[in-house]
Amino acid sequence: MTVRSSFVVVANRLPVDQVNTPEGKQWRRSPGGLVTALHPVLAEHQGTWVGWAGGVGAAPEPFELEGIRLHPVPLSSEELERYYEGQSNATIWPLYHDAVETPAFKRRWREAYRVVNARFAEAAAEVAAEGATVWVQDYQLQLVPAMLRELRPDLRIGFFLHIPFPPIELFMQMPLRAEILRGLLGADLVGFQQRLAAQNFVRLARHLLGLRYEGQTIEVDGRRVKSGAFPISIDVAEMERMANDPMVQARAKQIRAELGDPKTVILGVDRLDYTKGIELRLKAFRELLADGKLTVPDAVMVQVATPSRERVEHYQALRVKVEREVGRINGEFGRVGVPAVHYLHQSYSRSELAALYCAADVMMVTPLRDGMNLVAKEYVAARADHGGALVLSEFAGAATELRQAFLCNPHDPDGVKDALLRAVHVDEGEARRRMRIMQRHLRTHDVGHWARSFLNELGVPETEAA
Ligand code: GDG
Repeated sequence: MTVRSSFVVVANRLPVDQVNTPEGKQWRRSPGGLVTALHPVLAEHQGTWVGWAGGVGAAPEPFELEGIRLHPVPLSSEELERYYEGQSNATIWPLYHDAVETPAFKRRWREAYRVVNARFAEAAAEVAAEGATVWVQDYQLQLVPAMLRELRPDLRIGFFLHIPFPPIELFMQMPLRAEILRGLLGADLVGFQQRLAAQNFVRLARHLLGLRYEGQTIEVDGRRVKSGAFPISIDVAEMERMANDPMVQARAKQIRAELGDPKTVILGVDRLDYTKGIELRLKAFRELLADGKLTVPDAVMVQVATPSRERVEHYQALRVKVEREVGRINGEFGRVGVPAVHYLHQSYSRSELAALYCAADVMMVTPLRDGMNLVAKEYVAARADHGGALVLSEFAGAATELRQAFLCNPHDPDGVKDALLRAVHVDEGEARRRMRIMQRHLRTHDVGHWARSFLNELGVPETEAA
């Protein structure tokens, strides 16, 4: 018999990975801010997380891990291709990110998106207790709130979008536009990273469906749907702890030594995604080397580009472009044993990332558009020594909060070069002052704060979220 929970999270992925151990295959909690923030709430309410466990075909039976019930939803390989790689990552993802790559629209992808969203809604309806709170996450599941309300009008439903919500003109391109909007309006509270996104949402509701709104609250079918900005954050205490760990500190020193103890280490850490502005960052670095404003080996760049969505065409093309640019820079400016760019198309452990943050004098976060960007926040939290400088795109949600970063417009190559140079040459006192202000902000605005603010607004009594 299915165990029912008073708190349910619905997300595309379950927060677990299957690992091989001497005792056979076992589930481990995967690292990530979302699960860290929600774990205490889930544990307190004997909550359930509904999501895809990875892999195709039949899903594993529901199981429990560290006090959380996990309820896997199956995906076939065709659904993985159409719902996930297609509609989610080749239609919605580029469209919501200012169409920086051209979105592709396909009928069969939309159909699969509907079918899979309905499956997630049914799974949530099955595990939610009478009057439970269900929190649906992100762009893969925008139809779920309305589908779930249809099945279970007794539930309190929240939805949070981790990526930007586009202006009306862009959203209107979407063939599934009215259905998606109605899907979201099935929630009681729709949360976004930015105030602007919430404004786009209420305006769209009026434009597309003729709905009335007052402030951030929309009236629909006699219900009131609230919307608002809830900027997500990271587990700040965990990052500070990790960065202070003597092993991580030693590793940071070692990284610098391995790089040839340069004066300036410039770092980028991103999923290999065309929204992250990796190419333009490399180009800015190349032009500064060509102008003689930076020189190798005094300055080196390390770019971690974690493999991502490798079966989606845009991502394959991006990899070729980034690797060509890295080759060009190293060809022109490197020497034997001394590359100008250390390019790493690999995944690293959390502690290795922390060591890289500690080793970097300048962190470059230059997305063309980004809901938030947690890497920027992680870097700031990792600099307990108050050293280092952050170059940050104005088009990352994080720029609203991290005002003391060296902000730049990623569409303007000269602006990026200028911000990078200012960050490289900033004097120590000024760098520390900027870092301290940003750290103070993050300490009071961590991921626990994010989860609590959202759940309070949804009407869930104060919890002990992390
Ligand atoms: C979406 C929105 C929003 C990266 N490489 C490795 C690794 N990472 C970790 C980082 C960071 C996370 O992945 C990436 O977070 P971002 O915020 O940059 O990006 P998205 O994946 O695009 O996430 C974004 C976010 O949702 C949350 O709402 O901020 O705007 O696009 O934590 O450290 N982690 C490990 N190894 C790696 O190689 N362990």
